[in-house]
Amino acid sequence: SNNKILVELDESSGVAMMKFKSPPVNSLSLDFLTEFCISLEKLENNRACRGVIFTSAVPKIFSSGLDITEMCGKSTEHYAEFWRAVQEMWLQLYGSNMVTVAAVNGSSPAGGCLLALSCDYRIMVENPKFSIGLNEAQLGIVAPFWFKDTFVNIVGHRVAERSLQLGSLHAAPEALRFGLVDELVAEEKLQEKAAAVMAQWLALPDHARQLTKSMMRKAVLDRLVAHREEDIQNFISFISKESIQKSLRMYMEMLKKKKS
Ligand code: CO8
Repeated sequence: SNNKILVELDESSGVAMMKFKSPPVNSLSLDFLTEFCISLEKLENNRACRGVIFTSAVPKIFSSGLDITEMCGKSTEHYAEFWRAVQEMWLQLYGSNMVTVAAVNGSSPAGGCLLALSCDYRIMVENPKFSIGLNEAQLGIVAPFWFKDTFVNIVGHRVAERSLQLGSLHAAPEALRFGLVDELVAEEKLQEKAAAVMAQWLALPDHARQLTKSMMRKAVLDRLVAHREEDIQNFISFISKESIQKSLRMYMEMLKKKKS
């Protein structure tokens, strides 16, 4: 299926929009991640494209994070394939030469938060009902070291330490206070603001900005590249534990109960 992400490139400005449209919650399934990586790579290799804005076409939700059903009751081979796709998404996005802006127009837990954190700049809708954070601990699982590194590089060690241990989801105003997002805007101003921020970043010479970005991010990227297979094995042995499977099943049941 090749339709979970809408991609639109405006050739005159050199800015593309990637809009997530995978209802109900834009969860990062294997299909979604595969499509994401193909779309991003195409833009990366297109000289007409210098920047990408990421946003959601699903009301109230940016992305609900990794698709939990991909991590429940599946084979070792499936876990390996899924985790490699998660790694690939992050390596491509965090390492992108393009200017990347997250226009966060809804809640963004866990993997959704990672996606936003991997961009150069985050603008969030000022609705306090929308929250963002790495809430893995609440599911009884642990954010991998490269999720943690990305988070620490944005909010600093102390905020990250507390937020990760508590698995906190921060309402938009609090996320702004921690620097987890860079600014808040009214929903109807989001696209205009994202375009303005993009123009500001694109005003610089690409080569200087790209080398600077790489200098800031290279050590963190290299760490996963060097330990990629080990990281996959860690994920498989962690997620295959019966106690972890039980935690995830209970969490999914909790999500369903909350509705009725
Ligand atoms: N994966 C799979 N299904 C999901 C997910 C998800 N992440 N999130 C929601 N769904 C499903 C729900 O179960 C529900 O299904 P159904 O309709 O069959 O009952 C449907 O989507 C709609 O969900 P809600 O009714 O809850 O929708 P709301 O609009 O009320 O709420 C939220 C939307 C806020 C996104 C809410 O669904 C939510 O909080 N979801 C959970 C988000 C979450 O905690 N994600 C964490 C995933 S883990 C991760 O990303 C990183 C893991 C790192 C790996 C660690 C190493 C082991």
